[in-house]
Amino acid sequence: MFLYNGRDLTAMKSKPIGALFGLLALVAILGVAPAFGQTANEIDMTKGAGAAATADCVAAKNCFTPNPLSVTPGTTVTWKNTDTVSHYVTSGQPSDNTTGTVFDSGNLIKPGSTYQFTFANAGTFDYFCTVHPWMTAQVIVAAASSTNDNQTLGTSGGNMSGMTMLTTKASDGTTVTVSTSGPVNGQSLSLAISFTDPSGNKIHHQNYAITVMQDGNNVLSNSAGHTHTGDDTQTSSTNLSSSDPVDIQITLNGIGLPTVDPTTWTGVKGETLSFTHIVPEFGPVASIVLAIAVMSMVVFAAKTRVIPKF
Ligand SMILES: [Cu+2]
Repeated sequence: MFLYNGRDLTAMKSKPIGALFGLLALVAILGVAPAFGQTANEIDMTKGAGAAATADCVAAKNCFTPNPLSVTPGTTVTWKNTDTVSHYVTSGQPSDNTTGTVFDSGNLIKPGSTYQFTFANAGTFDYFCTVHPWMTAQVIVAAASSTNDNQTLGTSGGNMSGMTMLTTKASDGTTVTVSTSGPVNGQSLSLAISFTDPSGNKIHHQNYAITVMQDGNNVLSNSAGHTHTGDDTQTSSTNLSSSDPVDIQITLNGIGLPTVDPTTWTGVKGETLSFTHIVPEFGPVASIVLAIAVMSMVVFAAKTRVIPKF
């Protein structure tokens, strides 16, 4: 745009361009809003999920989204009906005879209404909608680490756009850090993992297991992870079929050489740390959308200042 004496010449010459930017701003805001509209530990019911077993969300495994939702024990999960028809939430699978034994909404959840349940214990909990039994999903409740700095989210480096780094501490003070630029649809997921002791030194010969889930699918599984140096890389065996967030679980299995009897390994054994919903911190698309929104507002502001002078 061209500014002269505070006047936006571009806007003056061509009002339709200003209107177009205004429209873009609106589209951009509406496009970004849903990403921030969902609160933590909320599961939304996808629009159209009740239509039929052939609804798109069934194949995508996101009639309830996010799926799976990973939380720590003691977390209250809110199911929100963001669909236009009523749904129901009950624990278990449609085929088993233990449905509703862990949790059950008790009533139909009308559009716009919510149902809440607090998960006290760790475990993997299937649930579904009794009215539309093809709507199935899971809540994964994983043991929390004993420190309060579980899942510290931050970006690494100044200009490493889209890099996400998550840190979790085990009960003995072992710090596990996972860094990734993914997940990106069509690309393999690569995770840089490091293990550090409370003094800040890399832990040599750390044995661990890792599981990565995306949209209910296992995209990476390694039960015999071992790093000689304290740094390691794990890569998904196939390319991802979506850019949806991933849930990562790393189990510490002790410190020692893989060639010796595992019972002689030291350190924490069998403690699982969760890294939930790793998404690119601020992905390229979101950045562009926001840039357009900001740009449009600048044009709008310039335009509004010009008009009264006429
Ligand atoms: Cu339903």
